[in-house]
Amino acid sequence: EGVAPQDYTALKLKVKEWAPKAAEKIKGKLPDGAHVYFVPATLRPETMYGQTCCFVGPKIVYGVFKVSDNEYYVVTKRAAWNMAFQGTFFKSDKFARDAGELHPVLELTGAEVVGTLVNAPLSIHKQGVRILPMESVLPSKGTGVVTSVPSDSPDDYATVTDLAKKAEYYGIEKEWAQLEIPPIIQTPSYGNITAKFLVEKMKINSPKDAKQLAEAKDLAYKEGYYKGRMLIGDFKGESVEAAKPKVRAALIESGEAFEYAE
Ligand code: A2H
Repeated sequence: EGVAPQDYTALKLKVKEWAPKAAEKIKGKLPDGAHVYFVPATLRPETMYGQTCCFVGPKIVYGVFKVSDNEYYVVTKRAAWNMAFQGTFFKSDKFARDAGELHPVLELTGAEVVGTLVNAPLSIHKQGVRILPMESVLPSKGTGVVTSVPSDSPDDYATVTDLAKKAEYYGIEKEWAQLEIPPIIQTPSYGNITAKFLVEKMKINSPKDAKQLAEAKDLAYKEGYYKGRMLIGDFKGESVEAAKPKVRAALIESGEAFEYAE
């Protein structure tokens, strides 16, 4: 972890339909009409149009935390603790001071929520996207939930490719990992699906090729940020550098995201 704080955008992905194992555990624990959200932390809010799924670590333990009268967030306890000090819960300083009392309504492992259908704000996939497993999700970073944008994140591209190849092994439906990957950002060097271009060019065959993926991630990030142009959304035609804070502000304004720092 670096010294400078990371300013993430925490996005609210509303649960539309729970995976069977999760549904069983949740039964009777939440009030009727409760809205439950998976909350990934991202550094690239301008790419959210291209979300095709959302990752959890299969072995990570998540809590379902009550944040207001009828809203609940699914995040790690560590992230909920941080949020309690950032005014996310009940928007109340008092609550932040009482954060020692922070308890989840229930706990779920990543494996138990795989297959859950969620609504991903801005995504072209309006019917929803699935919660899927990713081995490399770190419990110690962000919220432990990572939204997947395979067009612009090499890690995400390598993971969805692997999930589709070994769907049976992962216990998922192949189609869940194969939603259309729309072009979001045009770049001069890597085309309009930067992550796919780099993963193929660098012959990255698995999400476990950590060293090469780190290199690809670096190249993709720099090219996208400094030279990319938006191909979609309200800021189509603008540079990524200009669009990024505007997409973030719009998501926060609409109540679909909030600021999260660590
Ligand atoms: B980013 P930094 Cl399109 N474990 O969002 C592993 N990775 C995590 C994580 C965790 N617990 N929490 C967040 N992340 C990912 C979008 C994206 C991201 C794109 C391109 C690059 C990219 C869609 N996935 O990240 O270590 C999240 O993925 C590369 C910079 O705090 C988050 O942003 O710098 C990013 O890593 C945060 O990484």
